[in-house]
Amino acid sequence: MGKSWIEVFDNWQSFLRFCLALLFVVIGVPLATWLAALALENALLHRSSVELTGGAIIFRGLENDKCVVPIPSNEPWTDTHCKLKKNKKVHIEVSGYINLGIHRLVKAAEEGELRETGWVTADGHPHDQGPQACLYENRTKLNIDPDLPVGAVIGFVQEQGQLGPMDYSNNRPDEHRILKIGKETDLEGLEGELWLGVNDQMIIDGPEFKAAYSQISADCLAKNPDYKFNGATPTKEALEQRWDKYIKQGNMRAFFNDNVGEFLAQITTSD
Ligand SMILES: [Ca+2]
Repeated sequence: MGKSWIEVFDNWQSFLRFCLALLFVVIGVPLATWLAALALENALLHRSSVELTGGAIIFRGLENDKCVVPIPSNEPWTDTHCKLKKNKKVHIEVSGYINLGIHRLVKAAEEGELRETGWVTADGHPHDQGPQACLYENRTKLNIDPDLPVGAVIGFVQEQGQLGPMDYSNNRPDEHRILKIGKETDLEGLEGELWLGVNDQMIIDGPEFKAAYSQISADCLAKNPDYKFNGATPTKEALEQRWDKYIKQGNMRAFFNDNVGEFLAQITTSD
């Protein structure tokens, strides 16, 4: 007669230990796997928002039809590589802050002063707020889209075989082609590749643009005592010279070059 199951083990205790181990493998491992899958599904599908906060990118989940793209503030346009379809709805959310003039930020920090530092959301700098508002207002003509606030996030859909926004003169597509995006927007009926940009000012060779830059009212200069060239309040002549220098050096993105930070855009498409 063969040995009984009990006899295979030294005693009852070792038999029980074997049974418990078997139970763990048969029930415990699948149960833990199932719970982990549930948690993962919850994280990925049910909490889908993504947020840029304090310099950290928080991913709460991803969906197949979502593009998550950083938009650097020192680039006029960023290709999101996200394709829009005519029969799909598009929801865009943009979080984060950018600074439109790091030199002002550094100056305020160096001198321990509380000054306007130019941090803005994707809605851009409000036309009517802060001492710098009149400076920005003066120069709206230079914005990629003069009708939208400086610093605001804008969009462009590049249809197949057509020009992208960077292909236009001064990186400024026709105004009617530029989309207002801001912190949140819904779009539909568009087909093509989505570009997102920051509506800052371009240096553009032309007398009307030079005038927009150099003709700042005395009132506006009085509101901006920190706005100085070589330690002095800039005169019209000094501003014109500065403008000529930008043109001579081909420094057409001078106003983008002092921007810092980036936005985070999440683009969700649905039926
Ligand atoms: Ca700037």
